[in-house]
Amino acid sequence: MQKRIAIIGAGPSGMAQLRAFESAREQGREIPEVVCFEKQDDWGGQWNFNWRTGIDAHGEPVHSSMYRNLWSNGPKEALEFAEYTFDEHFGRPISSYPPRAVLWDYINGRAEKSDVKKHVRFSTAVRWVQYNAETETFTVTVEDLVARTTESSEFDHVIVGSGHFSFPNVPEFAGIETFPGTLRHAHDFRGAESLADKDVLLIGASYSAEDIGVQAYKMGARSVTLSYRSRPMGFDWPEDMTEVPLLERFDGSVAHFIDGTSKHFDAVILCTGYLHHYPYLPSDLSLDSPNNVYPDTLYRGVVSEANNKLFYLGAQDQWFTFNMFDAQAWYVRDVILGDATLPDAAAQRADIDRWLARFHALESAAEEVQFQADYIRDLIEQSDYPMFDLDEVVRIFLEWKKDKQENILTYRDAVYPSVMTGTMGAVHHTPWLQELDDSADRYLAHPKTDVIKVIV
Ligand code: FAD
Ligand code: NA0
Repeated sequence: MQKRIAIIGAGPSGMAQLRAFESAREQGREIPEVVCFEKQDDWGGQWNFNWRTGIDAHGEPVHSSMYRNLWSNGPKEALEFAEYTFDEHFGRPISSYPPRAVLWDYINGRAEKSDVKKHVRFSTAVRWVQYNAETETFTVTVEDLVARTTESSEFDHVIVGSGHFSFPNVPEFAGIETFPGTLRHAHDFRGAESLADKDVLLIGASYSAEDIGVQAYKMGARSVTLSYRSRPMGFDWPEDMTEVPLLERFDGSVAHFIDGTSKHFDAVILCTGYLHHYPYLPSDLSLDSPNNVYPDTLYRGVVSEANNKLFYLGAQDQWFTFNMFDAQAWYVRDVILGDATLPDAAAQRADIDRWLARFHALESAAEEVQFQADYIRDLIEQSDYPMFDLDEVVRIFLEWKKDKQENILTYRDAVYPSVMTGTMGAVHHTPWLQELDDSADRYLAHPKTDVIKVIV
């Protein structure tokens, strides 16, 4: 009997899995019946912007944490698909840091081309997944959010692609409940325009704090203060952007920090990260991990040790993104098709322990990037996904880090060559700091003739 596969989520990971199966079908392979459940009404996951915050039109938690003004925070050359290049999609060179809508267009383009949309049930939320030891199948219960009907069906394998940057980690601070200004987590941040002329406090010292901070600066915030717990980001911040140690307490609108300093704020954004949270999985199957590049209990970073018929895509913290999800999806496909065999439980554990030992010995971000590159190489060697020059991508990442260190406001103006095609990124018609229109139309417009309002 034909196997049945459930994919949970049609973000970049779920779309990679759909593409992986389609690629095998194109080569004449018989592939299982694949059903992808996506709770939003379109695919793209985080890249599918939603103006709503809190709950959506169906009463579901809003998934995407992206904001209107978001542009790629890493060079596009580091995430390019090895089998669907930017050149193929756009037909001409584009810059290295496209805005959200342009990257959505790219991932949508590949998926549309391979005609996999028919496998996706949109506006359908997975409610519960139950493994039945007797039948060795999973019962997957879903709700059609439009028809408001629930149904259950059996699957041989379940592939989790629901992401892990959606459920905010929200710490408590003394006095926060009486802070009179605007207060939200980065998950609910949609645009920095309202921060103009405001004193803004960001708590956290990672990508959300960094990027929302520079967005606030770009949109004319009076001051931007970034409060770190472990270590400052240490960029050469412009005037009116400062890093301070951890927040201790609020006294009305005044924040007191552990170094004894204090300041009044109009707005606070908690950039304190996200939780791995899989409310549709029983605890024995649910991944429980901090956000890191090698979550424990996943063989080759994808196969659940607890149940080898369950897989996770994109569960790692991400330097690499789209092409890492591809490498994972191609390998998972091959395990399901029987082209890749899994070792026994002891050998799986030994392999996980080897990677964990290396992970725990990492001492710098540069080593972490190399670690993730080596992890991806190991995966690609197991399947027919086209190998690409991962060491060159590492080099691009290191250049990117250097560019950010030199100037956090201009790093997005740099360009890099494609590892897949050699094509050099085109210099964008407008420096990022002066570009106030984040639309794909504006981005893809050639001429430099538009009048730009400069706010620096
Ligand atoms: P997601 O994109 O999170 O997709 C998961 C999908 O699962 C969603 O469509 C969701 O609706 C669906 N889903 C969830 N639960 C259910 C359920 N119960 N039933 C059915 N469907 C469900 N990466 C980059 O490469 N460059 C960037 O510039 C970048 N910027 C980012 C900015 C922000 C603010 C965030 C949060 C992340 C950013 N990322 C960036 C990383 C991003 O996570 C990945 O690019 C990518 O979106 C991960 O893909 P995914 O499919 O694993 O998860
Ligand atoms: P993210 O920055 O949202 O990126 C997610 C941060 O929160 C760490 O600095 C951590 O400090 C801090 N933190 C956690 N609990 C805290 C507490 N109780 N008090 C103070 N600080 C606390 O989250 P993380 O996990 O990186 O950092 C949490 C993802 O979103 C990333 O993958 C990133 O790529 C993506 N993103 C991309 C963009 C763009 O592309 C923008 C935003 C986010 P500590 O002490 O643990 O270091 C433009």
